[in-house]
Amino acid sequence: MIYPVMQKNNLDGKDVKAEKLNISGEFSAVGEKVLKHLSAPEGVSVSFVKESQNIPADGVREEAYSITVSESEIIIASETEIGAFRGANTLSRLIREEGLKEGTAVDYPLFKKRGYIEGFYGPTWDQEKRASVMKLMAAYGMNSYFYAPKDDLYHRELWRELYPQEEYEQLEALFSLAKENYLSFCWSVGPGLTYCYTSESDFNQLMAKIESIYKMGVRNFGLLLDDIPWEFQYDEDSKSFSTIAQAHVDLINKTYNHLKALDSTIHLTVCPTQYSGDCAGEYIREFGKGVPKDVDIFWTGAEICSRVLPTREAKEFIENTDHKPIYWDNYPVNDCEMYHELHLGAIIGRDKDLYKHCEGIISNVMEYAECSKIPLLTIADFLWNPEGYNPDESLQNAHREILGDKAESFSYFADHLGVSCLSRYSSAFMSKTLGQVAFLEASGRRDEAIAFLDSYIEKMRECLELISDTTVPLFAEMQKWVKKFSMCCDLLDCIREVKAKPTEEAVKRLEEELHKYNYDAVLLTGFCLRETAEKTLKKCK
Ligand code: LTM
Repeated sequence: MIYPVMQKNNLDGKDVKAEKLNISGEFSAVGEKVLKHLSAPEGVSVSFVKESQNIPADGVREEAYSITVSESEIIIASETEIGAFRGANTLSRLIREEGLKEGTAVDYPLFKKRGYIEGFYGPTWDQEKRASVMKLMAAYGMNSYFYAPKDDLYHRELWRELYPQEEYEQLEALFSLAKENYLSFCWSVGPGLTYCYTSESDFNQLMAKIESIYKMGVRNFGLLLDDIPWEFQYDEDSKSFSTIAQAHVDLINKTYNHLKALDSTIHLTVCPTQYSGDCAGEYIREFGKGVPKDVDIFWTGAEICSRVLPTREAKEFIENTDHKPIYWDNYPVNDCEMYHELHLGAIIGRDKDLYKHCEGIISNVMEYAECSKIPLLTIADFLWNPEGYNPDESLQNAHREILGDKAESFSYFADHLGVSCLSRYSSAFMSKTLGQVAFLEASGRRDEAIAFLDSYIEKMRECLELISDTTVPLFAEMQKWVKKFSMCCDLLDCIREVKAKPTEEAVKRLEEELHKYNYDAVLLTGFCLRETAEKTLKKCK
């Protein structure tokens, strides 16, 4: 199986050898770009033809494609260039991962906007990391990227100032890269910390800032009013507007009219100051009803970091605001109070039919770009085909994509990083292992219990060696958790020692390691390890 799971896949006939491809057709340039490592004149012929696809009404027509494979040729048909890009990526994965078989597949995404936002507090991603995440996520079918790093001073604090040349050029390069990868690039500004809603000068400066980015070719803009004071900062504002929502609606409408006069293709996405919770509240109703219909409104769900995003709530949002929400999904972000957590689990808890009632889901990432790729891959899978999505399989595929043949070893570490807003449950494999150790011990099979524990510790140690290699960018980012994992391995060693021979010295060492482990704030595995250590100690008393 390749991921994202295709909608209709009948590529199940005879094997077709297609290690080399001879690419032609209307969208051959797209094919060459994606499949360049496979293209050669003597290969199997692949035609990228322009042809509309017959897909269900709720699929995203623009990105649909079909692949027909026969003994002598492969045809990728799509109405658009982006459809051809999707088809070429699927073909590449089929050849690489599964082997190509005769038959037909028809594929299309279900969520309209599928992407991620750099919208976290903390060190911003560097250019290299941004490029690497963009390429990967585009290859896995995402179509949207939102630029909104809270720690880019020119995004919030210095919103009035234009970007200095160097930063401007970096943004320009990022925009080009997004375009090359068929990602819509939305540049956002968050002026609300110091904006005066009645000041003409502030409005003009805001438009000048947006227009400076427009000149690069950017046509998608975000006006973000999250995490700003609920009170007016200037007397003029409180005299002119009766509510904050009124001031926000006024700003958005003025911005919308100004930008539409500049260029009717411009698209605006906004974030209200209340972006979660009860969507029947006064502010958000006034905000939604007052904002133009074709402006997208960000919403994070019932909570800032929502465990679930149910369709029922999206329908309530629509009733109250006259807008389908675009979800700013605060997963896998781990900023602010989540500082000690690393979120490596698969996305869960988003209703499968939510795509019918929202504009899309945009996932807020972690300051750790390489780490973010793992959950993002599962998010890309879910958003493309929520019906065919299986979180465990998708996560395993993400590990394979990022870690290749080291995936199995890595899973001994990843097992402990499932705690987030989505789930409080983690360390499933360790819990099962320690449960089995306890069972063997209780059945009077102590030697077997110790041997079982030994083989687990050996795998944990192998994994520790793997992730201690800081020359690998992914591992370099997670050293805070690697250190804790090392403490976890030490603690397991001590448990093993006491179980084998409970000398006074071994018991003391276990007590010390447990204390050290418990007092380190970094979140790794908790209950099952602590419980085993405590019970092991108790038995010695
Ligand atoms: O979620 C929104 C709209 N704003 C901020 C984000 O910038 C931040 O990353 C997340 C997670 O802490 N929470 C927010 O409130």
